Amino acid sequence: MSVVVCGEAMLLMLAEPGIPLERATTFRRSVAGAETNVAAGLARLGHDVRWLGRVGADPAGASVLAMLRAEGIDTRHAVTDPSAPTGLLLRDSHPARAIDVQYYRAGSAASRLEPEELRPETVNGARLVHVTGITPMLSDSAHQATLRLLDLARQAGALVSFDPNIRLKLGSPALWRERVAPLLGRADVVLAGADELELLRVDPASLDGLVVVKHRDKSATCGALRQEAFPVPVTDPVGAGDAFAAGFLSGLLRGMPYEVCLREAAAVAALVVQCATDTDGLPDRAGLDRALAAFTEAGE
Ligand code: KDG
Repeated sequence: MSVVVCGEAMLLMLAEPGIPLERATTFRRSVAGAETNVAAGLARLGHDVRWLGRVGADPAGASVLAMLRAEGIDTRHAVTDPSAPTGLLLRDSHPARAIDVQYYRAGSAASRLEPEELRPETVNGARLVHVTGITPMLSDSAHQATLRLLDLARQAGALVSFDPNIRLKLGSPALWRERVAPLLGRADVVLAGADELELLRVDPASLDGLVVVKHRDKSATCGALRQEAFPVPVTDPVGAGDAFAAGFLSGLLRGMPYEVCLREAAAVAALVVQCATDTDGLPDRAGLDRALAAFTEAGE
């Protein structure tokens, strides 16, 4: 097992493109969840990935697990909770307007994640454990579980990658600062938006780990290296950050120089925003190589 991710996987009901949520009549079923998006991205690029998390004993949970398994993600350690539902996310999809995201996740099975459920054997042998700020914001027990996962990763000798993934629907800026800001200092790799670092009041220079910053102009930097976003037509921007993380972490796992990691990250993100859903555009290795060659040919 090379990668372990832990987080909430939700059933995504995505409105037909361009139609505001309250007017949409046709919805497409898919999976949402920042961590599962990264898991799917890495799995498509050929990495062995395990997902840790909880779903309800309901059709949404069965559907989510089936979709993760179809990606080749190991869900053997997933917990199915008979007493809480799988989280649900309804959203619409527009290239240029604000996207309406409605969560039905309060009290979800995932929010009941407990530290004791994370056993050392689920992480042993992993080279990388990927976590986001969403999980510690789901509940107190999920926060404690996140802290335990970081301990287990450290004991197992795995690298920890962390993306704050701030969603203010999950809590106030003060709560994000209290719960999530300290976690950045425990990561070997931080992938964060410049606006997120500002909100968390974290100075990237204060972090010991590798810091990749995503900027408002869609460029990304890693130390002195800068990668511009590839100019592509955007169909649905949701999932771009997770795609970027998957591309970067894939390069890192393959021992590529940071410059290559950044370029692959930008290319995976460029492919994802051209498709609906968070995951449709995630490429396999051959697809990524074709995209990289096309971007190189276009002089980008
Ligand atoms: O990163 C994309 C996510 O926003 C989406 O898949 C759902 O995890 C999610 C969240 O909490 O917003």
